[in-house]
Amino acid sequence: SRRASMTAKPFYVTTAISYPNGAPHIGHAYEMIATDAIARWKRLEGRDVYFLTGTDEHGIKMVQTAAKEGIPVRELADRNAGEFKRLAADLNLSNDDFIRTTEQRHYESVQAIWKKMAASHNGDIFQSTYKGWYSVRDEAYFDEDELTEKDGKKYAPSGAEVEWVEEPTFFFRLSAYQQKLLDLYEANPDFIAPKERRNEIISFVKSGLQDLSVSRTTFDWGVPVPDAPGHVMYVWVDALTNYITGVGYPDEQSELFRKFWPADLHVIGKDIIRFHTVYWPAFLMSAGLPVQHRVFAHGFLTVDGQKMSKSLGNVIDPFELVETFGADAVRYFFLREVSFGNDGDYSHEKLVNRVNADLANNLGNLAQRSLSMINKNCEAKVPEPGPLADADNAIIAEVSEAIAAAQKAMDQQLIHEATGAIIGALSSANNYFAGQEPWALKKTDPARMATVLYVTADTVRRLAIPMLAFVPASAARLLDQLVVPQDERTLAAAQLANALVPGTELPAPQGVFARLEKPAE
Ligand code: ME8
Repeated sequence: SRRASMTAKPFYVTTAISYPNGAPHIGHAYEMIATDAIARWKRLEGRDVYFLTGTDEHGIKMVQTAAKEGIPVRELADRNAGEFKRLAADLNLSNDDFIRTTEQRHYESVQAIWKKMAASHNGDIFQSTYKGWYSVRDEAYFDEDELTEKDGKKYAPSGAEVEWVEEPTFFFRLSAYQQKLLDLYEANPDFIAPKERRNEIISFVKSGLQDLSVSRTTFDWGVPVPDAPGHVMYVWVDALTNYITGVGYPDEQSELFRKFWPADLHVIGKDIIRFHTVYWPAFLMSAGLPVQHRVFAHGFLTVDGQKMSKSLGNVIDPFELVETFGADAVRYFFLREVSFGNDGDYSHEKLVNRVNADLANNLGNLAQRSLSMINKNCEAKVPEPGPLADADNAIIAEVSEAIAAAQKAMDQQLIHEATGAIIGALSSANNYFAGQEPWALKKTDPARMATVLYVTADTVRRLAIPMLAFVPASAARLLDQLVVPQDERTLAAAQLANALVPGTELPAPQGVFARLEKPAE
C-alpha cells in the first residue's frame, strides 16, 4: 500500500554497468539475475527497493570497436545498450531504471562530483604528467609486462609498436586515502563480501596507494573535464559515478537521492573489486558524500569447465538460452547451482538436470498432485482441514524453519543457500504427501484426506512466495492457482501457516514447470 511504501525502509541495489562494446554474454546475464533475486527478495520483505542497472559507454575500447566495424561510436553504443536492455527484459528483471553513461544527466553528475573532488580541502584533483608505453595504432597505453621486445623496439599485444609518451593529465590524490579507507573497513566489517575478498583488499591498501591518472587527451569519447579543454575523464570516475546519477545526483535534495543514497549494496564481479572498494569510497569521501554500505563480489562463469572465449567458440548467447529454456529455468539454474561469491560453470546438461530435479519433479510435482486431487475430490475448493496430526505439524514447522534459514542466507546474499533451503523443504513436503497417501484416505477417511490436502496446498503457497524472488513468473502462476491475493505475497505471509481460506474456489490446475529435454548438440 502507499502508506507502507512511504514508511518502509529503503534498499538501493545496483549491478555493475556493462561495457556495450559487444553483445551481452552469460556473465552479464548472471550478474543481472543474481541482483534481481536480491532486489525481489527485499521487496518480499517489504522494503522500498530501488534497483539500478545500465551500460558504461565511454572509453577507448568503444572507439576502437566502432572503428573496426566502420560505424560511429554512438551508433555502436546505441545498438549494444539496446541489447543489454533487451536482455534485462528477457530475464524478467525488476530494475527501476537503466542508466547509460552517455546520458545528459550523467554528464552533469560526473562533472559535479569532479568539481567537488577538485575543491576538496587537500585539492584531490591536480595536474601532473602521465607516463607510459603508448600505441598510436591502438590508441592505448600498455603496461611494461604486456609488451614484447624485438630489435630494441617494443610492441603491444596487437603487434603495433609502442613509444614512451608523457602527457599532461589530471590525477586523483588516492594516496591521501590510505588510512581513511583502512578505518572504513575496520569500522564496517561487512563492507566487502565475501570475507576473503575483504582480506585481499585490506592488504592491498596497506601496501600503499598511488595517485590515479583520471583524464586523457589522446581521445575525446568521454565526459569533458570541467574547464580543461582537450581532457576527457578516464574512466572510473565516470563509470562509478553512475550509482549516484541513478538516484538524482547532483541534486542532493531530490527525493530519490535523500531516500536511497548511500546504496545498500553494489553487486559486481571479482575483477572489479578494487575499483568499488578502494577508488569509489575514496571518491565519495573526497566529494563529501556518504559511502555505500556494502559491495558483494560474485565469481566468474566458465562454460563446460573452460573460460568463455570467441576463439574457443564456446560463448553462450544468453538470448538463445532464454529462448530455449525460458527465463525462470535459466534464472533458477544460476541461482541454485553457483555458490554466490564463487566461480561457477555452465553446461546445458547441468541446467536440464537441475531444473528437472528441483522445479519439475519437486515443486511442480507437489503442486500438480495436490491441486489435481483437490480439483477432483474437494469440489475444486480449498478443503476444510480437521485437527492437525503430528505429521502435519512437523511439515508446517519445517517450512517455517526453511523460510527463516532462507532469510538468514539472503541477509548475506548467500542465494544458493536460500534456494537450497526452500527446495529442501519442498522435498520434505513431497515425502509428507507420499507418506500420508491422501489417495488412499479418499475411501477410508475423507476428512483426514481433506486435512492432508489442505496442509499440502498451504505448504505450496508458503514455499512459492519465496520462490517469487528466483522464478518470478512461474511462482506467480502457482500462487494464482491458489488464488493468493497480491498483498499476501510477502515473506511475512509465507511465515503464517494455514492462511489459505477453506472454501475458496480454485481454477483448474495447470502444470507450471514443464520437464526440459536436453537440446540436440
Ligand atoms: O567491468 N562471469 O564492464 P564489463 C561472471 N564497465 N561475471 C562476469 C564475467 C563472467 N565471465 N565477465 C564479466 C565492466 N562479468 C565495467 C564496470 S562498474 C562502475 C563498471 C561481470 O562489461 C564483471 O565482473 O566488463 C562486471 O561486474 C560485469 O560483468 C560487467 O563487466
